[in-house]
Amino acid sequence: MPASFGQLVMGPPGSGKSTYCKEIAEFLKSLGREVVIVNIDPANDELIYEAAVDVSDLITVEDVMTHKNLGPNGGLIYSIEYLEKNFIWFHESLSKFKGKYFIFDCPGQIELYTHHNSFKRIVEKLQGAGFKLCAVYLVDSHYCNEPGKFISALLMTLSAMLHMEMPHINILSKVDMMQEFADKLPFSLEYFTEVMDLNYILECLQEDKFTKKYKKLNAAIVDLLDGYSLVSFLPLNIKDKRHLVQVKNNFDKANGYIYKAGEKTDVQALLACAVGSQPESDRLGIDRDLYSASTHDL
Ligand SMILES: Nc1nc2c(ncn2[C@@H]2O[C@H](COP(=O)(O)OP(=O)(O)OP(=O)(O)O)[C@@H](O)[C@H]2O)c(=O)[nH]1
Ligand SMILES: [Mg+2]
Repeated sequence: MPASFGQLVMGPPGSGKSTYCKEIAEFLKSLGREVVIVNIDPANDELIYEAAVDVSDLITVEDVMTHKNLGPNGGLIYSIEYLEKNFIWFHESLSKFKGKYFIFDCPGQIELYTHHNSFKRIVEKLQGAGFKLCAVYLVDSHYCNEPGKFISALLMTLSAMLHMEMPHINILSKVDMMQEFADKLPFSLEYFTEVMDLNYILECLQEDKFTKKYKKLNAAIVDLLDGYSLVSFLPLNIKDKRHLVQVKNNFDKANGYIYKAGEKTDVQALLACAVGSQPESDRLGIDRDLYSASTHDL
């Protein structure tokens, strides 16, 4: 039986997860890969793609809220715990697509990825059942427009990486929108994607009117992030094919898909595998000045 490779698309609410699932699935299909999308967000009532398996067939947040008298957050947590209890249903539903490439559209509640254990246990059960998975964690680029917001995004991302304990790539989504707040950006886009020397951002935090009173806390947080040195992001404008190629190269390495024999290697696929051989501007897939016109260069 062939192994099933795939990715779990996670991230805060509205970070672009469902849009990414739809677009990356179409992109991979255009490269000849057999892809299925699985919706595991029980609050996702209007799907923008065709789901091979949909958790809503098992449970919806709306039903839980009505019958269990819970709010949207509690309803979501209950639903994920219910999915865990009904893993046999989930596994049987997925088994019909064995051997295909799976893209899992996950809920937007970050506690599922940072400290609640049910989602993690579902992932472990999938891995135990032979799925080779990586996490693709999306963070909206609007987090870059204030130093305090960016630090909180870094903490949230690090926390998800440590909690989920699986191959992980991070994406700064909607980078096309960064033009709209380019005048507010303290640094160039590379600073945010590479997460360069955090002392620069510490200086901003120590001057920012909201964060300057927490000087020691700011320094401790920056020290913690520096100590792990784990977080970096790939930029993504979902309409930019160069970004999709870059993201594909990374997730295929992360879950070991690149070692899978037998995928059709057309010219575009070969191009997509030429990771690391491009100049920096191509690697980022952007015109650097577009996003940093009025910002400092480091
Ligand atoms: N400009 C721009 N908008 C994007 C991009 N990706 C997604 N969006 C928009 O961001 C909004 C939210 O996208 P979704 O895909 O619904 O986000 P989500 O993370 O699935 O949201 P939840 O499931 O509610 O957590 C939509 O209006 C998308 O069209 C992008 O690369 N650029
Ligand atoms: Mg969604």
